[in-house]
Order: sequence, then structure tokens, then C-alpha cells
Amino acid sequence: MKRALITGITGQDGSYLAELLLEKGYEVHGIIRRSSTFNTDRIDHLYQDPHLNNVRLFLHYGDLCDSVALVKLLYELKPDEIYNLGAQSHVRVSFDVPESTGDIVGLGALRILEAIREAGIAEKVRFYQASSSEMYGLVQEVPQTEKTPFWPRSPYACAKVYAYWLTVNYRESYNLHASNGILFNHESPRRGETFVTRKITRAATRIKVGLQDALYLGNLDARRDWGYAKDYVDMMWMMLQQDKPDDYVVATGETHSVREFVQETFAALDLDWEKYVKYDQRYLRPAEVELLIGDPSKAKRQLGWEPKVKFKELVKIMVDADLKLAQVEKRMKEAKAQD
Ligand code: NDP
Ligand code: GDR
Repeated sequence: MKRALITGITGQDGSYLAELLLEKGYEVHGIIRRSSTFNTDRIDHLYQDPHLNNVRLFLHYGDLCDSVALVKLLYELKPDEIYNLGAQSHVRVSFDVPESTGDIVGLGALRILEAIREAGIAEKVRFYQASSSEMYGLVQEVPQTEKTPFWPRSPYACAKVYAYWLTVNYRESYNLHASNGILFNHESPRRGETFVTRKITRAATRIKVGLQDALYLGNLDARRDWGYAKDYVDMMWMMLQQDKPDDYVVATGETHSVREFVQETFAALDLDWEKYVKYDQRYLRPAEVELLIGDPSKAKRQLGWEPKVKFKELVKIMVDADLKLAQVEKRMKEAKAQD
């Protein structure tokens, strides 16, 4: 049985990747952070009592800022595959907490790579680094490919560039099977609620059922290449099944503005978006990434990967899920009012 370790298992991608690996028969280990409130919502449905037989999901306390814990864990587990998904992943927030973002995203990747060497598993392990289209930042070329130069525009993106090059460097220096997935934005009903797509689908569905009356947003003109998280975790796994490590763009090849995402969402709910969407400058970034559109042809050519879900279907998946959530929320509110 193959053994995988996922950092960031409690996040959007970590939860889908854990599902995928369990389906494939892996033993899956995840690093979680101690928190005063539960932070395992996205993986609770996968959790099994460790006292039972045939358990294949194991959670370990740890942190990308704690080298000793990482070395110990890698030494004990000796995993076949490591997926480094842990991050302070919010671009706007990285301007507020640049140092800790750099510590987790940049040095965190370094700590895992060094832990691989320290644990003596560099020859057998395969390593995936969650690189990001944010590294392209200021537009140099359209669409963006594996060869497009980086021009990061936030502390988050600068840290991701550092982690990207470390991954390449450890591949070249130590012959490590280390690959970068340069993933463009990918979304789902499990997306964090402060990222723009989920913020929009949560708000519009709450407006629909009468729980909210306005949605405040920043820059509506920014354009993103939005895909579906479930499609993208397939590609993470595929990259580590190749004989040779490499770097791949993972994208849909389409770009849409935030305004179009708003329009599509409100139209799906039969609402006039202009009545509800308001501007708040607090959601602007000191430096913005205006246009992202990826060229996934290398992933298709070499690995046969193609996204199944595109923009309109993605919006529908998210709206349907959030509408159900809003309806439950409304019923709970009404039940409380009757108490
Ligand atoms: P999320 O923000 O949903 O999840 C981030 C995960 O990282 C959570 O499990 C979080 O734990 C964990 N984490 C945060 N800080 C630490 C730390 N100090 N030590 C260990 N773990 C930590 O991100 P996504 O799932 O959306 O993204 C996964 C990865 O892919 C990230 O690295 C992100 O930067 C990158 N990426 C994402 C894209 C996207 O569109 N989603 C596109 C390109 C790259 P907790 O739950 O406790 O907060
Ligand atoms: P991004 O995602 O920064 O691309 O990073 P986000 O959804 O936060 O922003 C996308 C675009 O929407 C504009 N925007 C707003 N954004 C947020 N969050 N809230 C708002 O109210 C709002 N109004 C407009 C933003 O300015 C931006 O242009 C995501 C993260 O998952 C990263 O971790 C990942 O690396 C990249 O995608 C690829």
C-alpha cells in the first residue's frame, strides 16, 4: 500500500486530494494545526476512529513552521509521496501578515524539503509543490505557460516564487523527484468563504432566501482562469506518477472577470446583481493581478489531463451547493426564533 503525506489536508484542495488518494487505496497522513475551534470540517466525513481496523486516514499535529516536528514525522512515516499544500493562501491577507505568510509559504517549503533529506528518504520519495498562477503577477505574456517569466505582485506570490525555485533546485541538486503544479484559481463548494467566488455564491444565495441584503466587493475588472478543484487534484496525483519530475500549468484556458462571475451567479438565482452589489475599497490590493489565463497544453500533451468543468458549470455547482446551505441556515434561524 502506498503511503502519502499531505500538508494542508484541512484546506479545500487537501480534502479533495485525501478523498482521491483514499479511493486509490493509499494510506493517507495529514498534518493538522492545533486550533481552539475545530478546523477539520472539510475532512470530517473521511475521518475514522483510529481504534478500528483497516483505518487508512491518520492525522498528526504539526506546522510548516516547526522543522523538528516535520523531520520527526517524515522519519517515522517515510512516505512514498508528499503533497505540500499548506499555506496562508489569501493574497489580500498576505499584505497584512507578510512575514508569517513568507514563513509558512516560502520557508515552509524549504523545511519540508530539508526534512526529506534529514529523514533519509530523498531517493524514494516523490514531492509535489503547490505553486500558483499568482507567480505570473504583472502580465508578461498571454496565455501564461511553463516558460512565462514570473513577476509576483504580493508577499504571498513572492513566497510562492521562492518555493517554486527551491523545488526546482532540490530536483537539480539532489536528484529529488520534485514537481511544481502551477495551478490557476480553482474553486468548489469547499472554497474558503473570503475568496471572491465563494464570497459571491454565499452572498447571492443568502440574498435569495432573505438572509442578507448586500454584497460588498472590490475590483470587478480583475480576470481569472477559474477551474474546479476536484479536476485539479487529479493532476497533482498524475504528476507524481510520472517517471520524471517536471513542472506543469494546470488551467482551463478561459478567462472571465469578477463582474462576469457576479452576473452569472445572480442570473442563476433570477436576481438583478446591480441592486445588491456594492463597492468597498477595503477589498482592493496594494498591487493587483489584473489578468490570468493559463495554457494547459503541456498537461494535455504529456499527461492526457484536461479540465472537465468550465466556468458556467462551476458557477452552477457552487450556487446549487450554497443555496442548500442558505436554506438550512434560514430554517435554523427560524427554529431559533421560535424557541
Ligand atoms: P486553503 O487556504 O483552503 O488551505 C490551506 C491549508 O494550509 C489549510 O489546511 C491550513 O490549515 C493549512 N495551513 C495554514 N498554515 C499552516 C501552517 N503554518 N502549517 C501547516 N499547515 C498550514 O488553500 P487551498 O486548498 O485553496 O490551496 C492549497 C494550496 O494550493 C495552497 O498552498 C495554495 O496557496 C495553493 N494554491 C491554491 C490555488 C487555488 O485556487 N485554490 C491556486 C494555486 C495554488 P487550517 O485549516 O488549520 O487553516
Ligand atoms: P486570488 O483569489 O487573489 O486570485 O488568489 P481571490 O478570490 O481572493 O481574488 C480574485 C480576484 O477577485 C478580486 N476581488 C476580490 N477578492 C476577494 N477575495 N474579496 C473581494 O471582496 C473581492 N473583490 C474583488 C481580487 O482583487 C482578485 O483580483 C487565489 C488564492 O487561492 C491563492 O492562494 C492562489 O494561489 C490563487 O488564487 C491562484
